[in-house]
Amino acid sequence: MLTIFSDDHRLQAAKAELDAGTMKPAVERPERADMILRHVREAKLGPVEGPVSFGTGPLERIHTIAYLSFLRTAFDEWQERYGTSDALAINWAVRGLRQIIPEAIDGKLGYFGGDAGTPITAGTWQAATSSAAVALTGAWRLKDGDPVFALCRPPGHHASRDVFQGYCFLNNAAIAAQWLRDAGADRVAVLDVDYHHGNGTQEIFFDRDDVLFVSIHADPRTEFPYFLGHVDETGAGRGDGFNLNLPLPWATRWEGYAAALEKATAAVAEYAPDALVVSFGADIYRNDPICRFFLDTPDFARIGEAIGRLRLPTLVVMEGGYAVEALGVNTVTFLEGLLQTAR
Ligand code: OKP
Ligand code: ZN
Repeated sequence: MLTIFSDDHRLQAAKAELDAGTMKPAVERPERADMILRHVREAKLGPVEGPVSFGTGPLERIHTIAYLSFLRTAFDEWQERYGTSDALAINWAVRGLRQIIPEAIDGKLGYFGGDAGTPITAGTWQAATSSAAVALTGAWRLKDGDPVFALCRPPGHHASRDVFQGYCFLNNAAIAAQWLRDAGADRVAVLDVDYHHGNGTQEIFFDRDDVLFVSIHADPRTEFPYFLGHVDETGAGRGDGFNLNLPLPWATRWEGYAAALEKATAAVAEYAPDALVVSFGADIYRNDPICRFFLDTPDFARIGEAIGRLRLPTLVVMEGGYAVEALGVNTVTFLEGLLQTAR
């Protein structure tokens, strides 16, 4: 299996995130992608190539111009005012307030951001655009026929058209799915198996029938991102019936997960897409620091096998996974499972 990877991911190295009322070491850190790459190489999964540049066009198909220009200059504006600390919002454009883009950087961070756990750093723009290029290059290489692994970092599935949150800035999976549409695919499915609901991806495609979004995740009544991911979110307008959420309770084990996975893959099969984008998060692992499911390493192989059985041109896009020591093994176990049934 071909892996696409860029060293630029290391440029996103947040010092800390606000968690439980205090600043804690960032959970989303560079060692994650390096660990995965190491195991891809050790397992001899296949070649590892760098991304090619697709320019800003494909980013503008998903994100607004105003959001992209904010993201490009946010750290410079922050630095002018506060020096080299990471940029974090402390207030938000919530219900009852007017949605006007402020001039001051603090206001902009609260307008365009969704949480205080997603620092913008000096390298965020470069890292995020390279991560999107990794996904785009993976989408392009699907033409060779085999599954492709886009080893993206930072992740993307919480980023909506114009909001960054949950460690995500550009929605890599959505950008890749749209690129596949623009390259001639009539229908694309996005299957999100990260522990957290892919709220950004859902929002982006909610009113469309040309991109199916299916997600298995921890119930948003008790888990981040809290405000989307419920079963009754089935799509809007033309998109009605093309959004499927399968929320699961804390303490879900393989049996519970497998039942949801069956529904998810059946929905994808019924849609019969020309290509499948998998938002893969290894944070469903029982020892992940922010996970409350009980899935083990062998379960990753089963998930991969179930997805491979769909026998669709499949782009795997890396999302979360924070148990760094186990991250490489779990990710490669998933990819090997996928390969086993995909060919
Ligand atoms: C991003 B992805 C930890 C709070 C975690 C944000 C989680 C973002 C997950 N104390 N809040 O979906 O893996
Ligand atoms: Zn996650």
